[in-house]
Amino acid sequence: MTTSLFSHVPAYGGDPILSLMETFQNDPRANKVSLSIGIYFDEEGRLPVLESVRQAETAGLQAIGPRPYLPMEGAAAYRDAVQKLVFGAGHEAVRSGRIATIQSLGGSGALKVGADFLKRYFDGAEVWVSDPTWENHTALFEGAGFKVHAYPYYDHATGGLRFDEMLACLKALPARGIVLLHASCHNPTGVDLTPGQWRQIIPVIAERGLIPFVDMAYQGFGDGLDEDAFAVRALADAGVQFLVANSFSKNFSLYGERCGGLHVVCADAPTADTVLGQLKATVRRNYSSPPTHGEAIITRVLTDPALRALWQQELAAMRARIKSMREALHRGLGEHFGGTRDFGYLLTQRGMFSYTGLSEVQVNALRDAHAVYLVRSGRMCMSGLSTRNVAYVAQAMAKVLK
Ligand code: KET
Repeated sequence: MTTSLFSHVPAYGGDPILSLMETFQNDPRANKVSLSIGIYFDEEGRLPVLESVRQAETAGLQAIGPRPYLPMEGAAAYRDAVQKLVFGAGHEAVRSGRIATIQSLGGSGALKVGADFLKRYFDGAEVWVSDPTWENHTALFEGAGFKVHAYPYYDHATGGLRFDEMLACLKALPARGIVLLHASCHNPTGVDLTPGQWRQIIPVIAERGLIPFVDMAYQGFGDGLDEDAFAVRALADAGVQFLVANSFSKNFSLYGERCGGLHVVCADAPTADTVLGQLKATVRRNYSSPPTHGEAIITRVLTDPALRALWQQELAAMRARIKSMREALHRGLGEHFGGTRDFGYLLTQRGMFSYTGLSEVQVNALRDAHAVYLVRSGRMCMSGLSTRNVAYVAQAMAKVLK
């Protein structure tokens, strides 16, 4: 018998989101409904291929060229287009060249490269994430060697924001504390800061010398491309130096292409050049350089006026469909409860997710008895709803809640 070299390696406990997706795929029940992973499905329950993406990809097929390695920081045209989308084309920080932008492997890759960069140059710093947050934030920053804490965020009693406590916590953080903020469409709660609340938070961040790291994975799913980038642009307006991770997985429905961007907003252009150099070094020692396929599609869509207009229309339609599903579920639950329970949070929360307040026991019951899948935290992905399944989901939720 050979003794196993790897006998001390423990079994992977699984990921609360991705492993659940695997369970869903293996579930033989015909009426199953996936409301777990943050993926946009259309009215037919299909993962859409956007027409703008189809046209850009088809155009690319007419001009198949060689595929050298991209530079470590990614394709120049892509980086330029992405920076303008995130910050606004005319923004002073863009025009003055004080943002270091790299092409990243989705939003996750941007977070990871940003975390590695921060660990190297702010070694003693610690990280604060919202309570609760996307589970992978904690794993990712801990994986980069940081101690991760939480700041108050979601109010279980009201289904809203613990804004005063959040502000008080930020006021007490040590200088150079790294604060992970969600730009919009907060994951998992769907509860966002209003522009007025951002205006209160930003001076505190500036005064305390904190380092914001803004995660923008859902630009365009809340109120619009510019509206959802409010916090990013307001931070840049205020002269704060910070990081942004953006993702195109959801708003281009290009999950598997792994496209996003990491942006480090610096005090001036020479510093941005130096920072860009260290981001390149971070990429080189991780995966060397990013892939070519997805970025070419996105660059074409963002830089061709007709394709861009089409994409914005398609994104607006996805956003509108999610809103209509929020209303439909709200109505459906209203019919079962007849005003004895308030589901108003479904209408006020924004983006793909709603925090339902369902306990883990109730989430399990929903899955086992009704084949309706939520994440164990009670997070529901609204874009898995359709006019065909929303009544069924409302009925199943009512049975579990009553
Ligand atoms: N940030 C947030 C807030 C986020 O919800 C996701 C993905 C990402 C980053 C990752 O983006 P990507 O471009 O795929 O690397 N969230 C969904 C999928 C997942 O867990 O990976 C989700 O929460 O279901």
